[in-house]
Amino acid sequence: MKKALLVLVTALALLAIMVIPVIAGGPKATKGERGRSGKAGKPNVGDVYLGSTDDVEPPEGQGGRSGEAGKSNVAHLYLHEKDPSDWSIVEGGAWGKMKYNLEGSTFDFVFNAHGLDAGVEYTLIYYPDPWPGTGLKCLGSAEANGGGNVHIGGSVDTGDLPIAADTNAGAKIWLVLSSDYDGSEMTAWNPTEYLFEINLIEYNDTEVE
Ligand SMILES: [Ca+2]
Ligand SMILES: [Ca+2]
Repeated sequence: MKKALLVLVTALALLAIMVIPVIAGGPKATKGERGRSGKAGKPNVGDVYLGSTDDVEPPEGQGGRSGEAGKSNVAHLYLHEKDPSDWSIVEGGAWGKMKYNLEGSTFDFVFNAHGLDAGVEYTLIYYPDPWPGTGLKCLGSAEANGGGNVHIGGSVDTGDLPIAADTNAGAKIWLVLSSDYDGSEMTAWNPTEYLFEINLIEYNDTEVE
């Protein structure tokens, strides 16, 4: 009798081991969590070098943004006095350099220029083609000091650059005479008095799709 009970208990125990997991639904297969794949694409870093007038894109192969660890969001753009007959850079002419962020909620920049006309007020703009630049963005204005230097810095909510209506593949950045600009578009054309970008740039406003 005792032996029969032991057999029965053992059988019940085995049954319980085999059946209970089935009743409970078995262990749920855990779905592999999908990690957020990093934004593939162009490296968010650029640098512009003197003498390469044809370059439109920042140099490739400087690393993507997939790694969170500190890729630079800072780029530099040179502006030069140019000869309007062939758009070559005027040797020894006025020039400037803009340091800016490639992406962010605002276009943050610092611009310094040299060799300009003392006492004249200049405006730094994003100029979209075609003329007269409908939709252009004023980045800031300043008067050239006695040494012909201009400093303009700012944080401007420009939206993405270039704008959709721009016929250029990238954004043109110019330093123009403030008197040739009426607050929304160009009103005169005195290119020998301006500084022109050495290549087109792109800026991603992260608040704008
Ligand atoms: Ca913005
Ligand atoms: Ca954007």
